[in-house]
Amino acid sequence: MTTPRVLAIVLAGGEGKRLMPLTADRAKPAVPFGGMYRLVDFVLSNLANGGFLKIVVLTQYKSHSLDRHVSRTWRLSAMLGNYVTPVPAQQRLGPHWFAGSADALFQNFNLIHDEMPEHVIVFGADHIYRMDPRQMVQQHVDSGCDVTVAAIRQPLSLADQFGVIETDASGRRISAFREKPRDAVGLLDAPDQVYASMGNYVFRTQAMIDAVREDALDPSSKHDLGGNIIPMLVKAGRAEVYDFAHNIVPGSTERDRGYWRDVGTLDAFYEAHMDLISVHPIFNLYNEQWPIYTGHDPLPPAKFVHNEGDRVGHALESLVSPGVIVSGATAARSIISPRTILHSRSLVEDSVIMDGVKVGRGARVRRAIVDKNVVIPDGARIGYDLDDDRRRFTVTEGGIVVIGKNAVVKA
Ligand code: ADQ
Repeated sequence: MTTPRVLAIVLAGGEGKRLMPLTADRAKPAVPFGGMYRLVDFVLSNLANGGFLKIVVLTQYKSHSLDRHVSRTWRLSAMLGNYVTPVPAQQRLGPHWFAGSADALFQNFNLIHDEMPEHVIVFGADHIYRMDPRQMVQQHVDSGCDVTVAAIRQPLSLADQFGVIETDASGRRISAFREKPRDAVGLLDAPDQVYASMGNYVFRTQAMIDAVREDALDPSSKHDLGGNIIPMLVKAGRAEVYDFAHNIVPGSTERDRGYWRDVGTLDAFYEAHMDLISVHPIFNLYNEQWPIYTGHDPLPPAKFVHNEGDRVGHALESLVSPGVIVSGATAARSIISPRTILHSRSLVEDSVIMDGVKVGRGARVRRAIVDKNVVIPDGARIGYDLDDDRRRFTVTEGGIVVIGKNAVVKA
């Protein structure tokens, strides 16, 4: 059997408005996750582990830290023509600069022509999951259809955030695809669920080029893959669904199979972090057969020092990254990212603390997301009086306090 020629394109231009203030000066795929990673590392790890090593990352909005992360971390050996290349939006001026995902493909046809792939993988960059893309590509190649769309069951109440898929009796052929419908109905076997597109597609190259080209000529189109291109191919009867429930990643277990989170909102982002820190995490960072790759400066191991009263600095049910110092302080049920320092008698609970944060002596932080380099002064209280916090920070619907990058919190 010959392996088909495949080019992978990662759509990493998302603005991530609902993740503000975390996306105030970085693209959504560059948002840090899980202490050591950035969101984009998950899709790139899935592609790399699956052996798809010709990868173009299309960036756009505030892409500086994303470009830097991808270029520094994802340097594949150029042997056999492997690469992960960030491609910033071309110098598109005026209102077209923020056109949709299909326009991003259109603008980069030259990259596709250079590679002459038989199939193109187009994956989003905003999700936390493990997926073996080989299984989806295999189904796509075997079926001979124009596009295969990965799908997962989601609650009906979230239908308006997803592309919702209906299939014919075979369960494979897509009979309808509606982008973010407000009037979706549930599945026959599960009335409270819909079949949602994961925003991951495999196209027959020529079919994609033809569809995107036709769409580019339509002035009424939003030039969006989910809104325009997929419905066009569905209408032509050439689209199939790939059921993510059938995907089995090497080294996975019953418990962590099928995990997929859209971390598009701050509350979802927070909850996905909490998924990491239980004894049996439902997203398993320890699967060595399918590692999640990332990159960091060399840092010393985390250290726990300094007796305060009868306790040395310690952490419970937490992930603690390299370069962290917990000095006579307590971290509980939290993610502590590199280079963070928790000073004496401070307490951090149920929180996500990003790189280089300083938590002052005796300060207390509860149910918070604290972005990079924030300085929390001695004795401060975060997450204890939400009315007060609301005046200074973002507070989510779920009551999580979010402090933006580089903020120096007033005492
Ligand atoms: P959304 O995520 O709302 O829904 P979109 O905003 O187009 O759709 O983002 C899709 C991906 O493309 C993201 O990874 C984003 O970063 C990226 N992107 C968007 N515009 C881009 C551009 N111009 N250049 C580069 N990258 C760009 C999509 C689908 C739904 C599906 C959900 C699943 O449209 O059908 O259900 O994803 O979360």
